[in-house]
Amino acid sequence: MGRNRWGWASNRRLGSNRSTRSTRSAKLIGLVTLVVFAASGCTTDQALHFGWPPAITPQGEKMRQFWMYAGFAALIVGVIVWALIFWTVAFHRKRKNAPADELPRQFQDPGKLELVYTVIPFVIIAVLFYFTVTTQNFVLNKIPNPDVEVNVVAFQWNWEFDYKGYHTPDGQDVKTIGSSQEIPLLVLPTEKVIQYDLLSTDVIHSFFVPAFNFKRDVFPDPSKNNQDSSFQNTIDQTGPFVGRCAELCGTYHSMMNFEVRALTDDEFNQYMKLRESIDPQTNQPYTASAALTKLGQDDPSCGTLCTPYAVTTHPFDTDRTSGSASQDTGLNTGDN
Ligand SMILES: [Cu+2]
Repeated sequence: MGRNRWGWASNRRLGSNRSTRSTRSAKLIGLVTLVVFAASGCTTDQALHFGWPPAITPQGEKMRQFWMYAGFAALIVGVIVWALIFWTVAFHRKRKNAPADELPRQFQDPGKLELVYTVIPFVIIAVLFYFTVTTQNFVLNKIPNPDVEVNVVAFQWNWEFDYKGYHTPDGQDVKTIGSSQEIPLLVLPTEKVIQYDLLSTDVIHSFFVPAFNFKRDVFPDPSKNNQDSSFQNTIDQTGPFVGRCAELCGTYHSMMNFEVRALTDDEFNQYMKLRESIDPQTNQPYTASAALTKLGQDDPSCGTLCTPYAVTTHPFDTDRTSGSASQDTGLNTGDN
């Protein structure tokens, strides 16, 4: 039995035991990985992106790609570290019959090794930092003249969307305000640069559209709070997408929902033309739902995109007698 450079015993028989053990470990790791993926019910795409959902904006997709590559980088580092740990544990244990005071070869001042494990993490951090900054710059980039600019006003507990540069016949800005009965629709065009200017009239809210993979806090007095309160993006898919308030802002925070309705540019222009004109049925400017109804009547191919009310979420029922608990107990109904 000879001694290897680590000072521990080794021979051929030991070597063959080792290879059997490695094969067994590899099989076990493979099986565990397979079970984890199969049991999670993830598609390959979801698994590759570590659960991040696809986005409907190039900005959101960029972050999703970054997340995926950062995950791969972390996994590669993880696999190397795990391999070193298991290799040490499996093949560099103290022999059973080794003398109690026997020590493996001792290293003094392993300068080259120290250099390696200082330089490699530094390179990893530098690469991650580079991609973090370039992704962030892409996501937060703003051009001077966006195609559409919307004031997003958050208040307890709803939203107002105020379109800059679009006016009703009486000179007011075209705006959509949510109520307890109606979810506000933020109608927007696809393939255009949209700027969102965020403002709160009371507490801190947060503008969150899950399909954007992006959210930003909505502050009162953003300039006094030293906040850049606007961002831009481009939506590349038509459809209805739910929006939420993502900052606990009071009693009805969870009901503070809205819907982004992304139309084609052509449909959006028709929608805005209606919003800027008088609805003959009411003699008032077209509301969001009336304009969408008219759009759907004029062009039946618009389909669900022209549904007059939100389809991704529904208004909170403010009738306190409607809860099953109240009906069962007679509490809060005022008529017991
Ligand atoms: Cu809120």
